[in-house]
Amino acid sequence: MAEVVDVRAKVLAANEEAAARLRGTFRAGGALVLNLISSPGSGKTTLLEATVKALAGRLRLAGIEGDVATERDADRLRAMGIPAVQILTGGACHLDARQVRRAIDEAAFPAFDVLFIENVGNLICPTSYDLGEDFKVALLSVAEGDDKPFKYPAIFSRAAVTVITKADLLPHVSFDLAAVRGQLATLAPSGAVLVTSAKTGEGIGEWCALLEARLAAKRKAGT
Ligand SMILES: Nc1nc2c(ncn2[C@@H]2O[C@H](COP(=O)(O)OP(=O)(O)OP(=O)(O)O)[C@@H](O)[C@H]2O)c(=O)[nH]1
Ligand SMILES: [Mg+2]
Repeated sequence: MAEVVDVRAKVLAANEEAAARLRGTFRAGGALVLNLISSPGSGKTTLLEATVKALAGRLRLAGIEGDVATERDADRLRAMGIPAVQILTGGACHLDARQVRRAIDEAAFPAFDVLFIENVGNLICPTSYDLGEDFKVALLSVAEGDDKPFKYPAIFSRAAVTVITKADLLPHVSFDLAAVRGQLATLAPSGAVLVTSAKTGEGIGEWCALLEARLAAKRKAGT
């Protein structure tokens, strides 16, 4: 058991080093980098599609998509007109910093203002792996249940922003938004919470404004 813990600690330490180097690369480029984490199907790619549409002509965007299999999500972003690269983990339940480094080197993206890294759909594994991002974004769709922040506290406490998705479905599901806000206030008191629907456009303007504000703050701070 002690050996397993030791191996895991070494893997995470190696990842931290690779993530620190990536963060330096992103800082030099003046780009904002987000690591999107949620359960499969909670609406990560759909939120990105809505974001590309809303920010067209305002910010230069790029995407890295993590999945166990298929190029589908990278194809969806390319179809929206932004450069995107797919990382196939072949079974692993999260991305790591070395995979992101390889993808960045191979993709040779044109200059970008915001890079979205969509992690493998999973609420647990991606949480421990720093990808050199400025902050993590957790998504929670209203169809998943309102008990999830307290059941998966690691991701919801580490995410600087939580995006509640599929708000258009609220009339059809049992989801106590106030209860979720209460859990998030306990887990991440300084975190931002946005309520969105990619279908109706609710909250998308607020989400885009948050991206623009965080990018401006990063550039102003020079970090
Ligand atoms: N009603 C409704 N459906 C949505 C919304 N956003 C996404 N969906 C649907 O939810 C399903 C999954 O959306 P995706 O964006 O592919 O989810 P994902 O989180 O990227 O999934 P993985 O990459 O597999 O983890 C699709 O059928 C979307 O059309 C929304 O705001 N409202
Ligand atoms: Mg996706």
